[in-house]
Amino acid sequence: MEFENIEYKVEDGIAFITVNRPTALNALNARTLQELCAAAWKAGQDATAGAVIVTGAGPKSFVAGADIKEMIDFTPMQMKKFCLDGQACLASLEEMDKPVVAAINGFCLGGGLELALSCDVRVASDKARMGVPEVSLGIIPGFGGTQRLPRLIGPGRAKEMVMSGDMFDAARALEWGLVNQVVPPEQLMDAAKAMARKFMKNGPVAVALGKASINNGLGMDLKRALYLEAELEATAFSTEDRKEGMGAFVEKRKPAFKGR
Ligand code: CO8
Repeated sequence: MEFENIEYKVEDGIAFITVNRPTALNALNARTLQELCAAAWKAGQDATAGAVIVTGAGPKSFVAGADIKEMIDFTPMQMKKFCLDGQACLASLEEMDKPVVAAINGFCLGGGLELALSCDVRVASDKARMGVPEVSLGIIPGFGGTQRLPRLIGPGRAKEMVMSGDMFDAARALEWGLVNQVVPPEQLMDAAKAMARKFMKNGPVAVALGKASINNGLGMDLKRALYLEAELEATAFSTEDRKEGMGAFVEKRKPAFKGR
């Protein structure tokens, strides 16, 4: 697929997916959502990329939400389809077997925050502004916000965000556990890359299995989730990387993981 509103590149083993719609503060219209989906698929398949960074172009905005000017004419059923398409797109980032880091450079609102929530971790500029302002438009978050937010920050805080529509600064987002790290804007990409590299230095299969255990276990009762963890541990134990990692420890050297 030809990208108009998404930039895709791989540098130093990291795939960068950049939403780039400067006329709308990188808001997600249907075309951009489709491209985002295609870029996520591409990054997932890309053998040269060990991690993904999702960000927004320009200094002002990560993603300012879904495109209100496009949505305004949707029928309820078109809205439902847009929701389901958006949810599927973000789920493909969430479920990718590579680490996905959101680098939040500015406005991160509505569908933009929902995009960030589907990433594994979030690094934010201290100028970032985050919120789910949908209720101020007479709608609710539809790309997973009412579900992923309470799982990340708890129902009380999620309700305050969803029901007030308030915009929070980066300090509050950090305090609430909405983001993992806050840095000055000029350090944002370096911090996001450092976060990605922290994951990439480990066995990629183990990192993917750890991610899958958390993602899948969250929807289960503790007993089943613990059993899932044991099963995934057995899978990790069957890999060449496990032999390499444990062998390297015993031999006091750095492991050379191969991802198998
Ligand atoms: N959609 C479309 N255009 C947008 C959006 C958006 N979400 N956000 C900004 N723009 C446009 C503006 O209309 C403006 O365009 P123009 O110059 O043609 O008038 C341009 O971007 C620049 O924006 P502003 O002039 O408003 O810039 P400011 O710095 O004054 O304000 C704000 C920045 C505060 C971010 C402001 O633009 C704003 O409030 N934007 C809307 C934020 C918002 O409400 N986001 C949530 C949208 S709803 C949503 O995301 C639901 C997702 C899931 C549901 C899906 C269901 C199908």
